[in-house]
Amino acid sequence: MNSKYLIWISGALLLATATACGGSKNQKADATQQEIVTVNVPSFNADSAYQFVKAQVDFGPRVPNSKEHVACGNYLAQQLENYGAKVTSQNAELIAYNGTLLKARNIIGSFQPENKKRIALFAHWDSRPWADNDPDAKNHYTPILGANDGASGVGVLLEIARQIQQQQPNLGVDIIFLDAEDYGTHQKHNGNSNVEAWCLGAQYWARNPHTPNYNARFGILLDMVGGHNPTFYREYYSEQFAKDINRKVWDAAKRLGYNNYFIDENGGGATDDHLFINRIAGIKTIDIIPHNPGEGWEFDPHWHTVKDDMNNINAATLGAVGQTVMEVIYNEK
Ligand code: AHN
Ligand code: ZN
Repeated sequence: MNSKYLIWISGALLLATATACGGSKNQKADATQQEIVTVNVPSFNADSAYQFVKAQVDFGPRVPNSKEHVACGNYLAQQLENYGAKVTSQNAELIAYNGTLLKARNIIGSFQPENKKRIALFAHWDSRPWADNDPDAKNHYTPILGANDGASGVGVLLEIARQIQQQQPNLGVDIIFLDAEDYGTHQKHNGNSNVEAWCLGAQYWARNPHTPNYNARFGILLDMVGGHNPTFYREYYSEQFAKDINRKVWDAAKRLGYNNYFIDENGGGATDDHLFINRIAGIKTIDIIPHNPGEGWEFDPHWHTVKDDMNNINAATLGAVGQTVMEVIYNEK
């Protein structure tokens, strides 16, 4: 770091001290751009988010049709209600690729439901029924805990819900926990495999939004946002459907000094909930999901393995993603 940069930082901090009307706790944010001084973005609590991830994982695997799934769904709805959201549950029977009838539940928490200007935040809350990507074949039919694949995004959004209760942004926010994302075709299934086998809850919501004629300015999907030092590249479909939202989010991350996580380059494509939200509901939605060029694994080193447990979760990562999303939503006018 050169001295010119140091002088500039101390100047910005001075300015922050002089003008901030309390609560500007994120020094990194204050130092990197003056805009943070004028818009008071609350501080995301990474430890709180971590506890929300753990609370879900403590139920066990959240596989549709299991009692753990039912119990965790009740917990999530209750949490959103505790934070003052208007909660809607969508119960739907969805048919999996193998014919299994899934008793699915999308859970939506709406803040300022009367506000016409809205932002939609998504994560899937179910966990995969099979560790079919596990290096050990004996685990290929074991359900996974999905600490990163599922619980991480939900944990970040529960913490954002807690923050919204304390300080409302200018726009209404819908926190949407989608079900049955991860019941897609087993790797050992011999037969057709199509993208529509995934993201069943998202497809249902996109066709039947929780309020008639629902619309949002944009959407952000969080998937596997709690690992150890992941890199988030601008995901392919997000870039196709919602380039300006990718720009907003990666710029926000840069301002906050999180450009070590948010790499401002094009990444690969992910068949994920946002694809159906874009295609079916027409709400421009991006996906924050890890991408690891040249690492030899997809999304997360423990993706769809029995090792996707709490050891796979890093509070600092949850914090970087949570603060970045809050930076975006609190700056919307
Ligand atoms: C597929 O595996 C086809 N898409 C990645 C979507 C996903 C699965 N996200 C979490 N688990
Ligand atoms: Zn998955």
